[in-house]
Amino acid sequence: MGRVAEYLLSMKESGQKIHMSLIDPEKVESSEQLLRLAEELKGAGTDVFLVGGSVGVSEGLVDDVIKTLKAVGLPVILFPGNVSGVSRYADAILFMSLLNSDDPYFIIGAHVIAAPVIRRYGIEPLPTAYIIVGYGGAAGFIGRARPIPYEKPDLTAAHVLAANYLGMRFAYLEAGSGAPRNVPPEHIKLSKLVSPDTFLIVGGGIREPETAREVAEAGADAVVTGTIIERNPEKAKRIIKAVKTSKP
Ligand code: 1GP
Repeated sequence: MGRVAEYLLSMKESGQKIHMSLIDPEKVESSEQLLRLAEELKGAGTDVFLVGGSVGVSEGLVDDVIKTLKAVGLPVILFPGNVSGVSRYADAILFMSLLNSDDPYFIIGAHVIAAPVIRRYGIEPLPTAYIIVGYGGAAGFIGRARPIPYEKPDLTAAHVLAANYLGMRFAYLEAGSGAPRNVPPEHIKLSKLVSPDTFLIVGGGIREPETAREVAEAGADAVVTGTIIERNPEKAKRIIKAVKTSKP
């Protein structure tokens, strides 16, 4: 097992919840501003930086963002929307198959193109099922997903279980960036019940500390926030605190 997987799985085993700060390279205004923000997020207790976005991302842009983030001293994990989201400077990559896409490109096509690059760069791959629930946002639209209805938690759990049987250790339940409604706790609880060993990452539409706590306590091992970091860093810090103090 690689270093980043070991770090994440050991935190899960010790019952610690993880907060992941998502940085979309397209939204970064300057490296000075990013560095200040990243230091603040680290001070508030975030554990990991995720870097990625659905549109407007080039390898050069991701390189610059990661070089800045690396100065902060937390693991930097790629969250790629496509092959252009791979950077040699990252510690690891969510090697994500968008399980509920109708387009094989997002299930296995991009992966075949990117795998030799990831090997050449020596980036640690984290085998991840990417599952879009409800709204979907840009990720759902670009990825040609058929989002799982909010009221069908059993379908989400079935995807997580299938991913487990395929050997994927991580699953990311995604409502979509800026989703009006986050992934409902029932989806998380049921997924956890059927596949307790899967490392569950949950994101999309989490804007309040209470919601973040509810998501973590429903069984998310890691909670992701992106939009709120861009719009209201002070609130993002309260969300981090809620995640880090939530019950296992
Ligand atoms: C999007 O899950 C992430 O891919 C984060 O979503 O921007 O709504 O926090 P938000």
